[in-house]
Amino acid sequence: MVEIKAEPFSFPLKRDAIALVVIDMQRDFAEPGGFGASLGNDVSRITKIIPDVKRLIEGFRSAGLPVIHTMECHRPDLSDLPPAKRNRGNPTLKIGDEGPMGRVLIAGEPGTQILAELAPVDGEIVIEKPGKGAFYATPLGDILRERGIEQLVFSGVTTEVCVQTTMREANDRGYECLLAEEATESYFPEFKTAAISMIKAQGAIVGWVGSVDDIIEGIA
Ligand code: C5J
Repeated sequence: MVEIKAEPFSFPLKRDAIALVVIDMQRDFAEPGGFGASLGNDVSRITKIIPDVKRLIEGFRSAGLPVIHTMECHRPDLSDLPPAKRNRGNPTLKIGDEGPMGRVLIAGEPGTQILAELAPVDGEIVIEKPGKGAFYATPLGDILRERGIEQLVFSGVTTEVCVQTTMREANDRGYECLLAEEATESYFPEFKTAAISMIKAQGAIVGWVGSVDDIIEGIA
């Protein structure tokens, strides 16, 4: 059996039952004028990981393994947006407001799109999710079950919000989770560090953490 070098110990790869999940690499989180910026964040931290996320995606594609993309977004009528979420954080632009890249975090709007460099190719699954976790109110669980997936590699943004929430959801559902360290980022470096520590603590209580190179080598 192939083992991928990881922390807190090697990840036991099941090559025919693993998929990559790329969380929310959307313009709204990565570009000036989007939702992330409207909350006062430095979005340049997010664009810096694009090359590492791209390498990881290409590694999965070359290995013939599934790539799943998620997008945090809501219906145009906001029926899946609780007021508590819309009003949270006092952003200069609320979800659903008209901004420089269209309506903020609304399905189909320009700002909601996945960054061009990381765009899904034909056949890849794209999950539109109204929550922070990708299992909540989406078909992700059914899709993984139908395909016999048992292990998930995670990348994307932000480490401590949508990535960590989805890893915790996946862990509770029985998936073995491996976070690709350089392919995830936070607006707050200390939150990325803390999230990684929490995930791998206590004998991988939420999951493993590995490097993009080691993951690509393991699946190749
Ligand atoms: C946030 C996300 N941070 N994708 N979304 O609101 O992590």
